[in-house]
Amino acid sequence: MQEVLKVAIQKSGRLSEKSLEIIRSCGIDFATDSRVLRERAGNFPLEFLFVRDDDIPTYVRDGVADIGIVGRNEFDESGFYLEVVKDLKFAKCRLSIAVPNDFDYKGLESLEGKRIATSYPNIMMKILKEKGVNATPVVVSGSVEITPQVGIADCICDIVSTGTTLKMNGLKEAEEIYRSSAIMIARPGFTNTVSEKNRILQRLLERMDAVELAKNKKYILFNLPSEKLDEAASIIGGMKSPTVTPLMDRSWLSVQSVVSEDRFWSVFEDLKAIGAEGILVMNIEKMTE
Ligand code: PRT
Ligand code: ZN
Repeated sequence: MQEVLKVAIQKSGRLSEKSLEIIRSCGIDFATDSRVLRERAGNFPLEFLFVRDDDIPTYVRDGVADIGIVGRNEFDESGFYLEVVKDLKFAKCRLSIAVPNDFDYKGLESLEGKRIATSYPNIMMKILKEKGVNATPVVVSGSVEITPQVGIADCICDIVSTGTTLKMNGLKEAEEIYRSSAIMIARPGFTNTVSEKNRILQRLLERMDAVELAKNKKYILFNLPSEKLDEAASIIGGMKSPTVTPLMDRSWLSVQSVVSEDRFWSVFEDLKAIGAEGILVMNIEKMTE
């Protein structure tokens, strides 16, 4: 039987869509029926397990899944010893202490002896302990923001992204204590094993790298008076060997190169200024170095 790499993905929530989008961008086909819990990719030896994000570290630890995509916060809160294979850099958020608007916050020492509601007691207590603060965690699994209003906590420690939820609940962000983004996890040492499953993972990672590398790059193609080639090369910069093709009219060349998105407009304007014409710009889907 052919080996498959089993990947645990959040069934429905903030991580689901982007996790699948990343895998799809690697050219891996699958049906997206939100009712199924298991799904086999069509053209790559990958099987998806759609689960709650809280369960992903456990599934990976126990070998139910080989890899998982989960928020770093969930992973750290689990306390499990697992390998972080890759930071996927989406679902970025922070874990912050937030206090009622009338709370006179002067620094972490203001939390001494306070009751802090959170769904992340392990992460929070570890950080407060390191800072020498003694506080009491009040563990809740949701609606953390209302706990000060209902009197079961003095302040909260919760995930913040835009800050809107805090404001809506009469709270202010007092201190960021931790940052998170989505990560790929595996059992410790998995990426060093000589196994078919690891070979599949390495193929997947290679494809992810190629997509990532292409993401902020543009492919640029233009016509240029032949004598301007050196100038164009220095404008574009960093290119080993631009592809240069002669045109019918020998006083002109066609030049192709790759430019990073952040420099694109200045390169575009400078090329125009030296007489480049017919500048064509294209998105790059995948790329290797
Ligand atoms: O059902 P399941 O257990 O799978 O999902 P879940 O409800 O536990 O998780 P989900 O989908 O809400 O979040 C999954 C992961 O996304 C989290 O573990 C974080 O790593 C990440 N993430 C990114 C966030 C946020 N941004 C976020 N804003 N997780 C939660 N929030 C919540 C936060 O708890 C608060 O209630 O959004 C509110 C704050 O948002 P702002 O924009 O108002 O500040
Ligand atoms: Zn969850």
